[in-house]
Amino acid sequence: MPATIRIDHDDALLATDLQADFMPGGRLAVADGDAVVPVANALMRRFAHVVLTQDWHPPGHASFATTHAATPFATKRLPYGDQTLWPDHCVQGTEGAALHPALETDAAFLILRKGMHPGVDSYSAFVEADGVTTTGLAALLHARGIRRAFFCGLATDFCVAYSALDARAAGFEAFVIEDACRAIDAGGSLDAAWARMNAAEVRRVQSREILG
Ligand code: VGL
Ligand code: ZN
Repeated sequence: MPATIRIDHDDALLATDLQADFMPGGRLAVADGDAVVPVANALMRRFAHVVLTQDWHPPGHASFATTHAATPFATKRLPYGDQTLWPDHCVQGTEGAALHPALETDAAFLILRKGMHPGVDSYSAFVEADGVTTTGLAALLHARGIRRAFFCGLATDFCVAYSALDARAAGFEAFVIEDACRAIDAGGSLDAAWARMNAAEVRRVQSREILG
């Protein structure tokens, strides 16, 4: 089947959080997460602009259940709103925070680290969970002439979805490459994320539409 989406110089690929802790066996494992690495590699070869993101938390981060002596996946009210509490994951400098060893990172012009502020989480690659602190990524992509942002990686219902929604809010067209992502899907989070993405006109596409 021929590709139906033609990738151009004003398109960017964002490959989110393809890190050991989100892979099977990791501390916040996403089922089948490693299956997307070869797809991400194939996609990266088609794009002139590739950004990788890396969840990069300090020890004792506000999103960790252990920080609050709470149960993982519980919800905690933090100053900026309700925060899902996670098992400790992607701690700066640890093996779990490393990008998957099979990920071909050479095509990326940027590895954007996020979730570094001790008290604030950041699923999104654009705006932190307080809703105001920017990573600067939107300005950077605009400055490079990007108009469309394509997303792959982990997890569909968190980092990918929040990033795609923020891409729309920043004026980009946004495409989530569904089969190049995997979800955590806790408590209906995947359906909820797709409902929000559909409402924001984030487009759901498949890798074969780009790769042919
Ligand atoms: C993510 C949960 C916690 C993600 C990051 O990248 O989707 N999910 N931290
Ligand atoms: Zn995280």
